[in-house]
Amino acid sequence: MSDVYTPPKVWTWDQSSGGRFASINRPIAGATKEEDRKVGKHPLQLYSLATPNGVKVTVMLEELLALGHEGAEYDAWLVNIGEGDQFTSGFVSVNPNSKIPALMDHSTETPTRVFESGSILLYLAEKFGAFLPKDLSSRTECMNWLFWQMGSAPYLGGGFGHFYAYAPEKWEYPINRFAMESKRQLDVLDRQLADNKMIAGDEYTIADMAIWAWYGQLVLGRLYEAAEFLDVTSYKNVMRWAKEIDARPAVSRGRMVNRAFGELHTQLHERHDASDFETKTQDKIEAAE
Ligand SMILES: N[C@@H](CCC(=O)N[C@@H](CS)C(=O)NCC(=O)O)C(=O)O
Repeated sequence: MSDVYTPPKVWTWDQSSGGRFASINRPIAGATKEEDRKVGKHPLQLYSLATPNGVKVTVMLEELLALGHEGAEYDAWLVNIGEGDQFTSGFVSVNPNSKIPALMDHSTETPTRVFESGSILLYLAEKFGAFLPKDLSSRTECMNWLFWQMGSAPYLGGGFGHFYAYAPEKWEYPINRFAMESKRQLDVLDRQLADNKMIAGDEYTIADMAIWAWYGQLVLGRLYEAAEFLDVTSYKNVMRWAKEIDARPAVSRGRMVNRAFGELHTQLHERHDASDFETKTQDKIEAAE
């Protein structure tokens, strides 16, 4: 880094600090605009965007539906975090942390709010009795990896991804620091997947969904244009597992929901019905306009 920074006695907010998120991030919580959340016809209302944290949940919902759990039908509403939708009063009432994904379950006696992607995965797994092993030891191994993901991915996303792809300049110190940690994490996964078909054993679980959304998509070259830089093909077991999960039809559908970037036929901004994948992708919506 060229300039040496001397922190002031008391930190103050510099709104022009630059970078891709400078216009939306703030040092305070709470709503900035009054706007009710939208509610559709299904018990489950999802407010999200197809980032890795968002994709975890839409993959889980599509997997539950594929298994025949009709109660998992859901309305998915697009939250454009670049426009500040996460700061509306309606969104904040579901997630006081103002981050996607957020879920409201209207099938309970009083609606249940669920925020934090790991908590949403666990809630859905328990509600439907799926993708979570039943015996205590196997369930704990699944939880080990779910919590591992929740604690580790901020180093990959908020650390490596931020400084490699989003910061206003490329600084060697933070990129080195977080590239090293991201590669260490990939090695953790690679060693686990050398002896296990799925992350927590033989069964495909919510731990796979959570980890795949970040590390699977990373090795498949979909995050931060960093596949070559991180030499992802050297993690052969992670690559094998990532491709296997990627081939699941529910995963392909889950990736499309609340997607507002990429090729138009892959973008399903809102999902209210299974047929929307055939009729409401952006290529079709724009062709009809
Ligand atoms: N730990 C949270 C992280 C959620 C998160 O960071 N969401 C990002 C998108 S991936 C977001 O909504 N950012 C908006 C903002 O920071 O204002 C979870 O797993 O649900």
